[in-house]
Amino acid sequence: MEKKFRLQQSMRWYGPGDPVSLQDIAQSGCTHVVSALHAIPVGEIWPVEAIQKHIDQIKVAGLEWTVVESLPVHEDIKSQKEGFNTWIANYKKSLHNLAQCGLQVITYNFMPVLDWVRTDISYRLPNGSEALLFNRFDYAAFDLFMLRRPGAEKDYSPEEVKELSDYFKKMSEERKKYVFRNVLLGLPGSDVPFTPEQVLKLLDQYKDISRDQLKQNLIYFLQEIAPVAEELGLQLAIHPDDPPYSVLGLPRIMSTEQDIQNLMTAVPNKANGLCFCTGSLGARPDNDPVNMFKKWGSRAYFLHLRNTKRDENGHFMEANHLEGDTDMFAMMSEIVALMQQEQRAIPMRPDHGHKMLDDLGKTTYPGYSAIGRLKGLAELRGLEYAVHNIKS
Ligand code: DNO
Repeated sequence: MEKKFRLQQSMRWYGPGDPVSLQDIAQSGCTHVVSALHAIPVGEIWPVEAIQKHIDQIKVAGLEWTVVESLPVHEDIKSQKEGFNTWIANYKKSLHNLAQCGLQVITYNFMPVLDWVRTDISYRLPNGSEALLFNRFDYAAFDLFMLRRPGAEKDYSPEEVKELSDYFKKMSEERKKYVFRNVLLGLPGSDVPFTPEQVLKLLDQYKDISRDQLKQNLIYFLQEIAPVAEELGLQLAIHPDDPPYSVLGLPRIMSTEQDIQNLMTAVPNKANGLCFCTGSLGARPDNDPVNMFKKWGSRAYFLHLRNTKRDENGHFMEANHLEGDTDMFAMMSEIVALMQQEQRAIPMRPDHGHKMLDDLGKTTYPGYSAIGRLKGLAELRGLEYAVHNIKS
């Protein structure tokens, strides 16, 4: 009988400090964890011993680590600040060490300064659970009136600035503080938010960098590392921008199908691939993740499956995994078909989940509570099972 290729079901583990332990993750029924060495400062080489230690810890729980998320890219590589080639050399060394230890997929992103951004990390749903949300008005009010980014007004029309100023005045002090902290959360795996001074200083590093320039810098970086990855048998997986458009006036370059197309054309190496995140891509109305996957699925080396629901103001909320704007059934059908066609199992994680039940009182990384993700994984697993059986 022909072998069926199934998703490699994974959960993210932030390391020994993660309130969701490896034992908890093992109980979700997944076989793999996606992880990183968060204690190593961005840009430093990941030593073999540290990687091996992490692998061994994961093994004890009966799980496997094949996908790195993320091997972060130093800001100086993104902005090509003097001396950046040293950081690229470090990156290559880390790739060597990871390959030597048997890791297979390397996730990264090229979002300047901030990784993903949300204004709300505990948006209360009618059933009492909590979701992540991006409210464009709160975010713009942060940009204009809390961070007071120099030149921010130029990114909004005069009418918008007026409306946003009224909006800001009506925000309670408590709400302002809440939004302020959430937007500055920035880095995955850290619970220390950026300070406004740090962000303004980092933004300054990008003041002369256009979208085109940033694209060139990404291409340069990939032309350097993709051949190395290829030789080492590693797959690189770039995470799309989240949200998939410019924030804080920063250029963002992995937001649309055209961006993917440009990158794949500029760096055709097979090692140059995608972390296909339906949640990030789907937050933009002119993106159709199912069609994008039809076109670029062959380069999807890692999947983040989650859903978002947009509204007419451009705000979006993280919906239940099978609801929201992306048709998850259509998505899963494409994924299952591709896996059989290419005879490979693609690693997948449910990405975020709602905070619910016993997790409500606990402190967890936003989006990464145990039960909500477990629910997402269970639903996606059921969906995959069903799709496989419809096909046979
Ligand atoms: C958010 C995540 C991102 C992702 C990085 C990949 O929860 O999807 O932080 O891990 O952007 O580099």
